[in-house]
Amino acid sequence: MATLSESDALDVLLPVQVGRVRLRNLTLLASGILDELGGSLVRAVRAGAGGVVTKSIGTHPRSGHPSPSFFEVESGAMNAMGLPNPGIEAYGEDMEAVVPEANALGAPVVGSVFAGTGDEFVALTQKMEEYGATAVELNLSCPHAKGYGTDIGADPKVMGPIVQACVDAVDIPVWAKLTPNVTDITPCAIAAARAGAEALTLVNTVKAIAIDPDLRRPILGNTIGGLSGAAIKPIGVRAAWDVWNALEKEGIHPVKNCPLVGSGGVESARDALEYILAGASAVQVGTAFLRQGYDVFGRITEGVRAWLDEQPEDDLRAVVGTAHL
Ligand code: RRO
Repeated sequence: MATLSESDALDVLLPVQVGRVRLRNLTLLASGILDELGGSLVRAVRAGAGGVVTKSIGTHPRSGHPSPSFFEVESGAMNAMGLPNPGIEAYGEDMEAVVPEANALGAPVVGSVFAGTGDEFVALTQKMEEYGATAVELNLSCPHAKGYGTDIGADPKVMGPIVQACVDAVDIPVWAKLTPNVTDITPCAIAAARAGAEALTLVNTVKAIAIDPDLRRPILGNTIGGLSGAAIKPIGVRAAWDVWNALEKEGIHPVKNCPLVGSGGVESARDALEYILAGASAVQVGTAFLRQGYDVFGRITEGVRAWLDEQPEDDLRAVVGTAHL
């Protein structure tokens, strides 16, 4: 397919609703892909992203894990970045650089935050609201940072009250990004939805190790990292499938009450459609961006729209979760 110009990409509209958040189209840039620079987030919006999620931001600046902290594998990528970020105070400037322009182009900015305690999560969430984020995504799922992410997010009894406290503290929607590194993701999904999460992002990276046979040592500086990309797409789709069923059983409608946002290995329109048909209302694109560049958002949106043109439904929302029928 020909490369889309920036103005063409902006024309590819397929608006979707994720709770109170309206996206220009079904694609969001996933957290952590374009470091912390506001300018590159704006570029993703100009290139056709329906919305963008910021790097995960914490209370204090962090330099992250020792390198190597990222490398590509045959079927995706491995990372152990270790939550590098400038800290929430300094991040205000980046938000100032991105929010007005992204919003003027019809794209929301979702502020991602991570913390080790509920109080910290609340303070970070409030700051993101102050900075003009349309929604906040709680990172309850980084697979390799002690005291953060999965250490908190794998236990529904711990993460549920954190989500609740953040929901109570702000007016903007609170999303929860969940970990696939559990036997069953559904208790966490139910806990977050009951606590008032307005959307669930499924899933963060899968815990993994790679070893260099010549060095006879793990490759990542942190030894353990997170696997992303094509290799984990079936894991993410299964998570969306299971969570759809679990929420329905609880009487929580997985489109109207607590929509799902698919994440993990979305590289093409067909990948996005797998998530949509399993129950996701929108998708996040991460590793594919690193390979395909800024065109990936327009390419996926155009492909999904072309597919939809061939279906009896004329609205993407009507298609969500229909593989379950
Ligand atoms: O920074 C990271 O190492 C990182 C994060 Br915050 C995350 O949520 N998931 C991931 O694979 N890496």
